[in-house]
Amino acid sequence: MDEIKLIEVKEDILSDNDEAARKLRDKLRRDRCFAVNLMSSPGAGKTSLLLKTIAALKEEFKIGIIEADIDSMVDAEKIRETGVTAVQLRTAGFCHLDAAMVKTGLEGLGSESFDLVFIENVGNLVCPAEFDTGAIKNAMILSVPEGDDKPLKYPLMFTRADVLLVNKIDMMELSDFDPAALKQRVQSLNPGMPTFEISAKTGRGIALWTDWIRRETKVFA
Ligand SMILES: Nc1nc2c(ncn2[C@@H]2O[C@H](COP(=O)(O)OP(=O)(O)OP(=O)(O)O)[C@@H](O)[C@H]2O)c(=O)[nH]1
Ligand SMILES: [Mg+2]
Repeated sequence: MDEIKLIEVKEDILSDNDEAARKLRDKLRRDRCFAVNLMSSPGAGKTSLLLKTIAALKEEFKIGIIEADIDSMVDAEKIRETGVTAVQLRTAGFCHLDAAMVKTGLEGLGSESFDLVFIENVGNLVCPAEFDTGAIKNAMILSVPEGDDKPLKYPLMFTRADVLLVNKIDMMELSDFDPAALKQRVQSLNPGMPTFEISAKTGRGIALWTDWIRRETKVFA
């Protein structure tokens, strides 16, 4: 198996990120590449969700994965075991991805054309929400152990997301997490946002998410 491509990326503070993101999104639309920016706090289950998503969709879609972390290649190594093409971006201290970094990641995936690209953003509920990556859709994971109050504390992330996955639902019985309170808080920030309860460990609810992807890939333009 080939070595995983490790790409060092840096923030260019002089560039206009919104403009770069617009251009990148236009290119993705032209190329019919449905790119999803996946955001959450550290450990909420991004890589675990990607492994389940790849298993469910890899026969239907040509999938590429862009992993991003401040350091290490552990996530890209896990993805590579699925046989799907992955690159690892190392942000060397930066807590988020911007559009230029994602463009570099897409170039790193190579010249093949991908139907579906997942971008695992750096684990953080603050900075990733502030930077448009140029992806077609933003997906966010909140895991049960983090608590149902997170929309109150990190409203921008819940506002920017197009879909919310409530992960680690298998841990609900150990927790005082209140799904009704979460729903009310999320809907007041982002009315109508689809929200799916999932477990990336047991597989519960994963089909709701993969069906959402199937629907959205058909309608994006
Ligand atoms: N019980 C349970 N554990 C889970 C679930 N999803 C992920 N985990 C565990 O949570 C831990 C973190 O999961 P990851 O998938 O690495 O989380 P991540 O968001 O990619 O983490 P970072 O990349 O470090 O930000 C691992 O030990 C997973 O096995 C779930 O649905 N239920
Ligand atoms: Mg991860």
